[in-house]
Amino acid sequence: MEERKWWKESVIYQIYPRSFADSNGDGIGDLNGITEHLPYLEKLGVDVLWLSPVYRSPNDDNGYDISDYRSIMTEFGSMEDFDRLLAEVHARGMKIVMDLVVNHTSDEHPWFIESRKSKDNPYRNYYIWKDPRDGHEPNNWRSCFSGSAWEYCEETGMYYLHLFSKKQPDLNWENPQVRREVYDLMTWWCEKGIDGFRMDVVNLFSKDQRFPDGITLPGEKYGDFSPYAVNGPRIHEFLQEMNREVLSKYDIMTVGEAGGVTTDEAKKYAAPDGSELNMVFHFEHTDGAAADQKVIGKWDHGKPRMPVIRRILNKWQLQLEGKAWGSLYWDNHDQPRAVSRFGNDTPNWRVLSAKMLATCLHMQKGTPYIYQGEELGMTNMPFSSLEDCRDIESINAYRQYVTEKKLISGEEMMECIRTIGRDNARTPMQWDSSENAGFTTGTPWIMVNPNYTEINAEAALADPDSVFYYYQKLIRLRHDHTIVVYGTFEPLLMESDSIYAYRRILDDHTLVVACNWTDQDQPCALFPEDDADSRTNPAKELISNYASHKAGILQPYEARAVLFHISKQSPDTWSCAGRDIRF
Ligand code: TEU
Ligand code: CA
Repeated sequence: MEERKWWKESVIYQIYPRSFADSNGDGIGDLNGITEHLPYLEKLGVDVLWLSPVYRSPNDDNGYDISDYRSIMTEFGSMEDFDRLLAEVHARGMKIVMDLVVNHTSDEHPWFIESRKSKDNPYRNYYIWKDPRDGHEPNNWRSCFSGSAWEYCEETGMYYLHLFSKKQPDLNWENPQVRREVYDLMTWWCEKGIDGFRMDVVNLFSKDQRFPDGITLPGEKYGDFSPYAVNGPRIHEFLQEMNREVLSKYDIMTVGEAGGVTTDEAKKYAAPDGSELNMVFHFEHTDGAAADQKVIGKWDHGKPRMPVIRRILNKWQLQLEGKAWGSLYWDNHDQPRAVSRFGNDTPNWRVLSAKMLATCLHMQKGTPYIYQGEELGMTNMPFSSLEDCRDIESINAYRQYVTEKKLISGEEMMECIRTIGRDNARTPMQWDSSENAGFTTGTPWIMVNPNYTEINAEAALADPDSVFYYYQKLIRLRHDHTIVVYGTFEPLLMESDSIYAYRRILDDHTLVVACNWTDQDQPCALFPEDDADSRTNPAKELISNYASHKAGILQPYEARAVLFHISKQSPDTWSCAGRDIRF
């Protein structure tokens, strides 16, 4: 069994502070709102809270554009509020992980305000400035938020790079002074006693210094920067330096957001020697797994098929085994709601499929992440018009594909936004059935999902069969059963197009997990008939979303996790209480 670590045995809960709880009635979530709801999180049983950015920001990208790394965003409260939150979290035996956004800053950060003033300003090389090429942008790179990744500055007649919005200028990581500034601010937060960092777009810091043009799609003006900025030439050098300068000096956890990362690259980012990070988020099952990627980039809204998801997640389970630690998630602040995307959010199946998805993920190997509201089975939002949306990615995409290029109609784009837009995850947390779901006594910054009257924490806490208590039990199983954390992973029923099954193995136990991803009964022979005499029944069911089972069948969206005491008879035959079992 590999080396035990607290961040391997923890369950992480991601909070998007803007939408979690508003304590002062201004319609915007804040730090005191989080503090007020710590008892709820303690009851759920999570170990670590990952806060999306809470630093000073003009909120062009809701805090992922930082103007002062050592101050709290005005709307979220004061540094005293943060210190109180941190103390309260630690008093409850939980930890806080901050969101570190250092691929770029806000254009309102003092470094950039100085940098843009003149070519010989001391801060000029904190950012990436290039001369025009033939009177236009220095190359054809496309921003993640539509349009060019370059913005022209009159003051010096040059362009600066921004892989995201033009108010998010990329820092120049080639500059050792920039890296020193980053390590100093990280140390400042570690000295305050935080417990780790989620690192925003951690694999974009290093760019190919030739800045070559990217490949363009048919009819597209701008090209793809990823071959020249994703997993760039010096990224591991930079992260190993960060590790030596900061990370290695504290007992903290680190998870890198690494869109486009492969399993081979992940083995470097999350190498067991601890030379870089503890784990990374990959995006193969979210950004890349839609049925067919249409010409409008990410905005495909094909329903991902289970065999595609299974192939991806199993690949990561098997290829990281013993080589690197992994992360497990369905949801975050950039993704649509899991039960709507991967499950079935219609009234008959929402609860069952939410529990099924939770079982499928939480019994796998790696550190699981729960996104706020996922534990309630919160769903996507029926946005009716662009005016309902707040996310710069959606608003820019609408302008690009509908208004400017007329590639699709406004209603087709709204359907894309309703299906895969980031605002789906950013509607207010639904606390109770009072006005605005108890999120605020003011006007919420973004509309509340109208289904809050049925789907809310108060109702969940009053219902022993709620998704909340199911997540609470899954978390407890991870805390109580070493096999859930450290057992090896082995795929099962790989030919099934309806059941995602696997098993975990540790010493003389195996944990068999099977999840029906459909709304129909499906044959499944993995579990012994439930014979009445528990003394002979070799199996112990740890969790299921059904109170009773049908022999040889998994019922619609049924999930089961069953622990067997086993002895190995031959490579593929195990016995249980005298019965041979072939998996
Ligand atoms: O996201 C990185 C990123 O690429 C996002 O654009 C995301 O992958 C995409 O929207 C999914 O379709 C990080 C943060 O998580 C995101 O909130 C920020 O907008 C972005 O970086 C810039 O900081
Ligand atoms: Ca507030």
